[in-house]
Amino acid sequence: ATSPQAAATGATTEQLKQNIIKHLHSSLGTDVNKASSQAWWRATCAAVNEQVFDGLRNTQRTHYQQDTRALHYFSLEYLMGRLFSNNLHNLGLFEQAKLALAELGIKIADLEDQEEDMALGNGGLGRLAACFIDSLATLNYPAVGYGIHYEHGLFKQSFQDGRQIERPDSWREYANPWEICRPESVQEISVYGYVETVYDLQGLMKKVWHPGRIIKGVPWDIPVVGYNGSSVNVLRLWESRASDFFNWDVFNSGGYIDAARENIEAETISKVLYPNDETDAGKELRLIQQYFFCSCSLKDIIRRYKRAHGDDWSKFPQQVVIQLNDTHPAVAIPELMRILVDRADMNWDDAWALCQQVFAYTNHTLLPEALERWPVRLFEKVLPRHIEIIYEINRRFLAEQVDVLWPGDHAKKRKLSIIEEGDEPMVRMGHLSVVGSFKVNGVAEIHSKLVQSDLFPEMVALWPDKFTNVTNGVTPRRWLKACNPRLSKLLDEKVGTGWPVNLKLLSKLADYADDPQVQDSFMAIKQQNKADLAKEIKKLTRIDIDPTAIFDIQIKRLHEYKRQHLNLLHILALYRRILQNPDYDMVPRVFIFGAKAAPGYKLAKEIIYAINKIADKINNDKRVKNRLKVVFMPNYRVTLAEKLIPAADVSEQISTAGKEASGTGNMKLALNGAVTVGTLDGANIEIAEEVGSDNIAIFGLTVDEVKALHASGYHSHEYYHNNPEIKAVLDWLETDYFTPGKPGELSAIKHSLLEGGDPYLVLADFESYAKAQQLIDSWYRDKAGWAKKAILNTALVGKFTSDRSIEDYVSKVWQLTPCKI
Ligand code: DL6
Repeated sequence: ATSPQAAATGATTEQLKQNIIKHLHSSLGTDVNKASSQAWWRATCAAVNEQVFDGLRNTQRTHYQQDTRALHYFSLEYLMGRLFSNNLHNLGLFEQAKLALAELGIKIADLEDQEEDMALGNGGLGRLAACFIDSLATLNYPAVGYGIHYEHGLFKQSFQDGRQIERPDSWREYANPWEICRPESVQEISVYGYVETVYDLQGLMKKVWHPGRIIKGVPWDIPVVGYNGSSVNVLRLWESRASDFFNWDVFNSGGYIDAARENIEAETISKVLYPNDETDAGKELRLIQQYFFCSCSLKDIIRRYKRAHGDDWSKFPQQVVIQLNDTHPAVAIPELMRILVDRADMNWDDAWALCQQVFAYTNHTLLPEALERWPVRLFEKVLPRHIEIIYEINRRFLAEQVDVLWPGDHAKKRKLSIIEEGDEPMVRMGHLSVVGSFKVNGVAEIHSKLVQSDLFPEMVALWPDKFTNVTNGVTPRRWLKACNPRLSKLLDEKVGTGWPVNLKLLSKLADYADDPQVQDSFMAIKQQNKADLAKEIKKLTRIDIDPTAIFDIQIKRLHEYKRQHLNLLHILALYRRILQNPDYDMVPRVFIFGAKAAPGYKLAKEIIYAINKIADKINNDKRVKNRLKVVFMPNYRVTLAEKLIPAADVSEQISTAGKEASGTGNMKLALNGAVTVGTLDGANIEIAEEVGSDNIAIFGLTVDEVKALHASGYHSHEYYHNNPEIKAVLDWLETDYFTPGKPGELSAIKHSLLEGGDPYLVLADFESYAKAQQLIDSWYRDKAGWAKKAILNTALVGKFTSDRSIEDYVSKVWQLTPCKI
């Protein structure tokens, strides 16, 4: 009962059992016969942590001794999910722990459910960061993830009469067993205040920032266990607290209440994650959050560097590379300049040369509303020294780069300036990121092309070699091995056990795509996963679904560009066809949604409401005869995704072409054998290239067609008047059919598609989408044909492991060397 990795660490099931009991006694202060599931879970975590911490110490010692170059991943979000089974799997201890616990009379699944999701992110960007740190550790690359230790992660979602209700998430209310507080590495950062110009004895001008407030950053380390347990890297998250110094001062002057208020204000910085995905946050607190974690992290990096290299900065760019996960951490660029110029007395040119060798920037979106811009006025108030530095970066950039390539071209200068002119001048964080970085990448081939052609064409002209692509990926350890144990076992048998670290091995499965036995096994596994999900759905929503129906799943944040409402209009069309023709022939289908809407995003919340109301009607209409069911799973999160993805037959990836930078849910679903209905957008294009056109249902306008349609003038009314089905379903939304006694309750969707101009071309793509869905229906009727498609999806998406993404970053951007522990 000992896995190879566990055998290597010398652990036996019996030892593990003893360890768990030891921790039940000594860490939890309870006993076998009265311990709660919580206590068993915590005791097991503590037992597992003995090995995690061994790995952590070994890794840190080795990196220090070998003075390794390291990657520092700066991200405002990490959507980690649960760590219990992930850590067990990566240590090779899962089966052993299951057995040990079973012998103690405990089901491992019950313990898994004791853990709150670590939901310190909104969606794709945050989950990508989590996959990347898993791959970095697995591939033995020295790396640290830096972020914020939010007290409250993404809100918890429930529905009240179909409407989204948000409740706070308190993931660490009763302490989190995986994190370690490191008071010895506390940092202090400054905000507000003013800048004074002074002259030293040689008459040299210096800028001195007199901060208005000092805040303490307390680091919490979360060990990141690589698969096979070799490297254990760290995710370091900063918690904000009032600086002792500051408090003490106020307190002594009799200001107890003021001191308490200062405390609360300082703690507010890491209190809560901003719950917007691709919408502009634009809040002072958010800028302070960004600066807080960047400044703490840079100081931490410099402290570590100085321990090895003293005040000699010359090796800094060899040792340190910093990846900016979108523009959220872009303020790190002027902050490093400030540290070098003001604190280390480096001259500007040397400091700038150093900066430009250290930072690299990943763009994750082209949506204009998500491209960060901060009012200059706000910068002046919060970071008065940084705005001066940004002005100087900009002045030199315009004079030394832009004016050299386009002499005297003021329009170009205006377009490229880091400072946007206007009534309210703004700092363009995207421009700052490009200017301050040595590499800029998009996250899928098409997205990277659009970043170059549409977003930063002049920057490409200035620095053609700066721009590159790294297509996203997902960790197969969490998104196949751990979440789909049945399929994993089949894969072990058919392609060997190496696939979790060499996902291309899955292509061997293609040899079995026509083999009736393998088809049966593959589809039997899908069926069991669907039955499990049906039970979960019943438990969470009280809706009965038929596990033999097609499970058609759309899971992602709710946004107009992702077009959950296109899916909904098609559901309405199917419903209408059934009502008009009681014998309407279709393979029974369950449409399953999971999505959170940003609390301030009105239309997104209206779409959730409409889906819930329509679901209610359809699910209770006897005339439908179970051909159609609609389920909206509340509180979509990593843990729920792990249950949904293995059970999906169809994966909905239906964004307007050019809008979804990459997508990663598309990769997870295909990997688990779902067939995609998708547009030629983001990574769908690359998935289609890998699996072939027979195994994916592509529909809709291409990026070029979308541009052309907008350019020629798009009139959604024409689709409404020319397509009776579109007209009927949109008009239906205005009646009280789905909201008895309350006509017009669902009309926001119709309104946005007609009077609102349908900015995401829902109506333009409707017909082609409905055809693609018809194709899925016909494909599914051929059992063997469908099994083959499902198998080929799993077999042919090996490219989309995050290990490959990391290797791409290493060769194109980071230039790291693995360090075997
Ligand atoms: O790159 C990760 C992920 C992509 O897969 C999604 O397509 C993209 O929408 C998402 N972008 C964001 C943007 N947030 N901001 N800024 O989450 O990134």
